[in-house]
Amino acid sequence: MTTPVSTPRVALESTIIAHGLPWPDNLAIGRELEAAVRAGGATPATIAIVDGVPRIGLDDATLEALARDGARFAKASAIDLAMHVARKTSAATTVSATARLAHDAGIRVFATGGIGGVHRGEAGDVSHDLYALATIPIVVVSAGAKAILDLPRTLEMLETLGVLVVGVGTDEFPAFYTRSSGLKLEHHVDDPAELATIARAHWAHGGRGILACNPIPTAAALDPAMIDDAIARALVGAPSGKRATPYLLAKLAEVTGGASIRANRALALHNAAVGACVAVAYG
Ligand code: PSU
Ligand code: MN
Repeated sequence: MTTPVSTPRVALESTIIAHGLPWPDNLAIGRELEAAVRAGGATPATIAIVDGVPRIGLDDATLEALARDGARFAKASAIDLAMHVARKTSAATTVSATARLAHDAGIRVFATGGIGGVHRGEAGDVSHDLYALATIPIVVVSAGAKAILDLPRTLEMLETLGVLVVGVGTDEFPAFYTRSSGLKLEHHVDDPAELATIARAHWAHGGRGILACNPIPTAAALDPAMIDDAIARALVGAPSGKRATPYLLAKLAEVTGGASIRANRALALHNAAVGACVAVAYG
């Protein structure tokens, strides 16, 4: 009898599926993200809370329920985990909640689309994702922070909180739908596998979250002027709080005629592939 060889795991989040992308694209993309991790020689673990149970890896029926009935799943940050567990309710996990559950399950690498950050405007809405990165030792592979945010303030806040931000094949903070924000990064790697060595060193010296910034592939990047204009239009009348990000992503999909969804898919798949590469190198 042969023992199945287990490969290193890469965490994937569920809020992007339940609240970030429309049905049925979200199910296809959720499956493709898992396939991209497998193609990279790692094991995907999509994370969500189902009837109060944190699940580290979903069966396909649960992934489909999450995609089809996204509205039936709350949007949980790390702050909300205990409420769902205690009350046996279901929730999709954001970057912060996914990082918490992944770390507690022994997973060291997590791939998403783009992290939350400092919202534009004067409301002072700052995603708990940033605090999670400041406190949880995990590598989060993302295309930077979502472009609907205030990117200069988000990058400053990452520094204040002590998050190690490393460009992957770029020396700029990516702008999610485009490769360039004009904001320079202090650190970059050309080979993502090097992030495994950096992570070990970071964690050996008291460091916590690492944000690996992997820009959208050139062929999938949107026109900067087009997406800037679309974001400005989407921001008009946007709600605040937890509904802000899902509303803005849905509005952008409408304003761009679906181009933002195609770009989101491409960048998230690219992050899943890089996440697998880092996890395999980390071992
Ligand atoms: N990346 C995507 N789409 C998403 C998200 C990330 O490509 O929908 C989600 C993540 O779960 C992230 C959340 O944690 O958006 C940020 O929400 P908020 O701004 O409310 O913290
Ligand atoms: Mn918020």
